[in-house]
Amino acid sequence: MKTRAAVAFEAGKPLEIVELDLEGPKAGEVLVEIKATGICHTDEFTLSGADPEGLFPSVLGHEGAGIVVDVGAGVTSVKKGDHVIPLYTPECRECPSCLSRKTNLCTAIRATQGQGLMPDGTTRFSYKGKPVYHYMGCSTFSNYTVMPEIAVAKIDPKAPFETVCYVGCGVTTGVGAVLNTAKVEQGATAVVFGLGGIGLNVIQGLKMAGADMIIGVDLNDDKKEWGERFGMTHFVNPKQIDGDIVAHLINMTKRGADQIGGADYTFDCTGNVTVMRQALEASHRGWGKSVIIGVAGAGQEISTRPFQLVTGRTWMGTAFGGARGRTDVPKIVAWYMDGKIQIDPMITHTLRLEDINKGFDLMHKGESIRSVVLF
Ligand code: NAD
Ligand code: AHE
Ligand code: ZN
Repeated sequence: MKTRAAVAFEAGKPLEIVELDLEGPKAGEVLVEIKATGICHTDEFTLSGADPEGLFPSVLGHEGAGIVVDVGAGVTSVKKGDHVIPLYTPECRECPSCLSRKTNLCTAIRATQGQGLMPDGTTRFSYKGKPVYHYMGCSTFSNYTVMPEIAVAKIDPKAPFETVCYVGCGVTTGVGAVLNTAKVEQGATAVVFGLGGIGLNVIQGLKMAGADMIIGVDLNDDKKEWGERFGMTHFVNPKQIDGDIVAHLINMTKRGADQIGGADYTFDCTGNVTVMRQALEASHRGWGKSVIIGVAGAGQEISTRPFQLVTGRTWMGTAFGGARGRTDVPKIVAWYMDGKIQIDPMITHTLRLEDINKGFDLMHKGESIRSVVLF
């Protein structure tokens, strides 16, 4: 069949809207009609050429929602007509990682997914007879895409595609980082670095967990109002303070008889390795946990004095908020449908596929939280 898609032909170039050839689902696969897709900073990271795993030409996009329109042989967990969210972190429930119960990082198809291929080692997309790569196993910037059955989460058919697509990455990553990875408790203090599409969801997760002091840090003053809408209690723009941001945050979080400052939990949602260090060092001596969510550019490394860890801080990271997609994504959609979490206000722009590059421009200018493309 043919499918309209925004194709990344080359790093650093705008996406091009073309008609691709798409092969139907093979055994264990499903064909999904994508109805809506968000644009995440990670799509921008890959398009920029900074992702060591980035492949071209490819169909980017990993934050979608749609309908199963065909199934391959042996598919049992979903059927035609089911509403689904594609999962870049699948959940096979059979691999050693899934069975360990210690991680959400299912390994069933990770090797081929990283090569831009389906589990059988081939691609379903092609253009003028030449293969086009899949991306993060999802390729939601195409009106139709093929997914392994283990990489789709069946969701409430009443949930609107244009908002719940965001659960496919940003919402789950932010809220999950708080609830699944950091396991934040009531009354905690927290600092969130980077108040974009991920950071605001970390704030919303912190509010749900009952955190008391939620400090947001961003270079863009417009983000103050955004953070406050979701429960941020204090805002710091590192450009507007005198001196070092870490010392400033430690001072803000001083409490108890010994007046030792530092937050119980800190989160990097910027992808900047200097910020990651600041986040670790702004966490509390003895028990602070610092969670890396941001994706850093190719070849970048993090560093700190080992003494920071010797004195009880924990540096950790999270992918897809530690969520097990087929199990947790339907629950997060239900939280949204029940009004327990907000999504609508964060979707600042809706675009047609033809205008998808505007979504990247808005992100670069810091004018959007999430842009969503509707098919
Ligand atoms: P975004 O562009 O919407 O937001 C980034 C925010 O960080 C912006 O508000 C920006 O002003 C702020 N910022 C940039 N540099 C800063 C600095 N030095 N100090 C303070 N604030 C700064 O991006 P997003 O979609 O929210 O994604 C954030 C990061 O999370 C990206 O690196 C993305 O690739 C990554 N990500 C990771 C996962 C995961 O599973 N680990 C999932 C989704 C996104
Ligand atoms: N390919 C990049 C790493 C990118 C990365 O860390 N991806 C996250 C999801 S970001 C979603 O917006 C992830 O889930 N990683 C786990 C995995 O198995 O890829 C690189 O730097 O090589
Ligand atoms: Zn993402």
